Amino acid sequence: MGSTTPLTNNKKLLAWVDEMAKMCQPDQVIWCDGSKEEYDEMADLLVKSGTYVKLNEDKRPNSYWAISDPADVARVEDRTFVCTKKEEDAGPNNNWCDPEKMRAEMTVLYTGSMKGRAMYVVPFSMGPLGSKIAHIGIELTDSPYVANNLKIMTRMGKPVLDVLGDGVFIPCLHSVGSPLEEGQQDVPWPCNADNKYITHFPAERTIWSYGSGYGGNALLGKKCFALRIASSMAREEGWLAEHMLILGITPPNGEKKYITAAFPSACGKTNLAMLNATIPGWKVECVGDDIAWMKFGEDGRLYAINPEAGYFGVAPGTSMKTNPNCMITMKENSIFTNVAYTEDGDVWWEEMTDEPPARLTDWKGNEWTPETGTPAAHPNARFTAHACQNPVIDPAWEDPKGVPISAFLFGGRRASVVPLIHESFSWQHGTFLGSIASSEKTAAAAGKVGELRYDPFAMLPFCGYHMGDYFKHWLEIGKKTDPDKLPKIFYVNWFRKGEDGKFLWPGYGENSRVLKWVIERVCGDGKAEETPIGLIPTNDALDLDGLDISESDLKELLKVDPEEWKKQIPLIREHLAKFGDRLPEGLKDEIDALEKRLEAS
Ligand code: O2Y
Ligand code: MN
Repeated sequence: MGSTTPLTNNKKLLAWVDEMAKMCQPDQVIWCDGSKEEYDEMADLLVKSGTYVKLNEDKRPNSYWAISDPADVARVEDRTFVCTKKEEDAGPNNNWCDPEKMRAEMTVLYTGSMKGRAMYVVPFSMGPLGSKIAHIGIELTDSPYVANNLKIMTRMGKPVLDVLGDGVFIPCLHSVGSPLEEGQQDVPWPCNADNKYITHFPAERTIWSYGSGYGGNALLGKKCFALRIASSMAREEGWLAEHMLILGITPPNGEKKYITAAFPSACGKTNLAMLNATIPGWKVECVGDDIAWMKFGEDGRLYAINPEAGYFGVAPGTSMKTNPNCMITMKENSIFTNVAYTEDGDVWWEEMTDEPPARLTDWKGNEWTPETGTPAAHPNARFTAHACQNPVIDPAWEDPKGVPISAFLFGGRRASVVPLIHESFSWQHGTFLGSIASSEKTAAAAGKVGELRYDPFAMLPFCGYHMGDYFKHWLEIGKKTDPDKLPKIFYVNWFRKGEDGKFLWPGYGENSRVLKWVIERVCGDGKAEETPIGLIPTNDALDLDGLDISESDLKELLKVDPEEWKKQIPLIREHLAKFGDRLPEGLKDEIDALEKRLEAS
């Protein structure tokens, strides 16, 4: 499996691997070549160690079931740090620690942390190999589960080293923090549950992660690199690293457009990313489900790539009804973590089927029946699946040039106040809309149900620097090109409810009707009406053909009530005030202007 001799001559890389190996003291260093044989061997090893159970080949070919330590099931925001020299540069949106202090503290932890284990050297490209928008990382990890997942989530292995040559890479160090003494039996999910550190050093463009083997804590290309470190790189270099899905939308006239969209969690981002359009003649295809990197092309437009090659999506709630394309994507060659295991060797999670199976093994490895009273799958249970298996993958999803972006969508889950869609008046106003993205809590999340949480640009946990400076960066991006080359900016809310407490909008594939209006606006066609908060579709502008929606519900969906919005002003001001004197003037102007427009209406 892999190679114990280095697969590169890159001096910096060789020196770094050597230095980290001296510190972590693994039994061996294995360079991952990214081959299928290597993946399969690693999976076999994980089956032998008890981390994986191979699923029934007839049910789900070449797929595996893993259950984690119950204390290692999600990203740990309270253990995530951005280590800038000055505390104020990390901002109120990050936990901060002095970089020297953190390095010293973690060096103690890493010393000997890989004893009894192998250290895998995992070269990965975030983005299509060789793309000018892509960047290369190297993850050193003592978790074969992580290396195996990275093979799905990224372009990984020897071809990455060939592209890297003696170039620059982002060093990412990961240890589960669970060294093995001579002869000590390993556990299926090694971790150091009480001692997790997910740390970022933006000045050195380095990531150090310790103690967790789960998801975003351990697959360092995703949230740590592609968002936290990349957002800081993007600010320095004049591009955008965003928590956004990317869609290709083809109208009947064939003039395809690409858009991106950012939503806080529990807003149906994966469902939107893989939607089946319900309007005849319209096609929606998926470039990416989670992250977009965007750089300016020579024509002055923003071009986006999906830096990832796979999906690490939430399983519970996903079904042939809610997201058939996602279900098809994970029907083979996939890894399932913290879902339930069926009697016939397949996987199951809540809402996958109308009726639960009579007997299961739950995510804690216990026998489960519908009477058990606890979820069979952990609410944050995940599938890892190849993007190329998505039946609605966009043909240009691996285009190294990226795809030209025509619109940005922001959104959140709001039962009232916020209309189905509104368009910003300008780039600055659109930046303001991104900065006030907010969602009401659902039962699945911690906190009081219904409580309003602002999650600007859906980036609050992922911006690797002060969010006030991030807003400023967005305003600056808007000055870098002709205004007519910039994407138009919209705000959507699929979740408005009527007086009876029911959702007014059907959502899912029907969201394509809203996307149609977005594309019409981009093309200068869609009809819009000005309101104090932005431009909304006129009563007849949305294509509602074949949709059973009453006129009064439509009115309610698009309603902008100035009195309700006036009550939002102090909440918005309180939210923006958290960014103190780094809140750019442009956003202060926008909240003042909104208040004036509401007063005047
Ligand atoms: O819980 C985790 O470790 C994963 S978090 C995640 C995974 C895929 C896509 N998005 C997210 C997120 O938290 O936004
Ligand atoms: Mn995400």
